[in-house]
Amino acid sequence: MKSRFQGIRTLAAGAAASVAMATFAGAAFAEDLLGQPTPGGIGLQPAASPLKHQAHFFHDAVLMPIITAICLLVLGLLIWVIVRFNKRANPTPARWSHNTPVEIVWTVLPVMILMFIAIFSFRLLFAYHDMPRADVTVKATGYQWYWGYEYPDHGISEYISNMLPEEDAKARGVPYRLAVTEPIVVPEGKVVRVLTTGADVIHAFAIPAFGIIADSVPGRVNETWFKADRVGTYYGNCRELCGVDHAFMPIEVKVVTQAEFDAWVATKSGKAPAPTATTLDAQADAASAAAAAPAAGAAAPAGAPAPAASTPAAPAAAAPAAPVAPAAK
Ligand SMILES: [Cu+2]
Repeated sequence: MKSRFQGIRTLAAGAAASVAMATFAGAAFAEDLLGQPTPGGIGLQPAASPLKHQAHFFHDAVLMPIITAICLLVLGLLIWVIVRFNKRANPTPARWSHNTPVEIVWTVLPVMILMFIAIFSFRLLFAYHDMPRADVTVKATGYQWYWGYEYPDHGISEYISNMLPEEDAKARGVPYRLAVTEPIVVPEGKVVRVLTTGADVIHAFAIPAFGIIADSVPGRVNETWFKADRVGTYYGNCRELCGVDHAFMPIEVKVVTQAEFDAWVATKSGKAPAPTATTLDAQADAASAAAAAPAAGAAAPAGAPAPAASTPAAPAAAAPAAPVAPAAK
């Protein structure tokens, strides 16, 4: 009997060790990409905004240890019961039932665990609602099936952002189904307030690296915020099933320096003649090329014009629904 127990124990230990090895090896090999999903990645996307940093802490330091401990405890109990109290090992079972101390423990302990989790959970929830003073406001309107972006405080009226067609994405070396024709552009280290609504059905504005998601509901405006730590490109998606092309309305946020943002705003609001938003990369390339070869003369900043939208994007239904009249009874 003893040798069989030994065998099961060895088997269980071996299985646990291989799972742990596989997990750590996976974590070590997959270097997570910033602002986009990583093929084969197993964790959350790297954080690039205060809310996401807090969410990481909540997940990694609070939830994961508790979940792991509970799983191991339950697994241990199961194995113990299977091995110690099966029919052969324990032919004459005990006849008693109910054990008041044990019942009190298994009621009170989970309540205390949940209350402990709630402390951190509510702190994070309040952080989401406690938006600092906004430096930039972006209004994101969800359409079937593209986004419209507007900067009401910067005089930028709504422009349409479609998913970049596959060949264009390949040509530019950007991820297909994440990259768009006209991204959102925001300055680094500034509080960005996102106001979102839907023009036709319910969409949802979500960017994992910033830890934000807000439903875009026709007839009402939801608010969320982020403050990007670093310059870079961050991708998100519509997160509410909104029709056949739901999977094809990605969100792209370009985080740039304040000077680049000011230049972009000047261009976009029509206060300065310059290239379009999608040529920010081209501008950067031109700038670095000019820096690398100053003798070659001034680099032309005018990049390729923005590609035509893949679908005729007519924001006809842009007007938000009229406020609902209170129902009189
Ligand atoms: Cu949608």
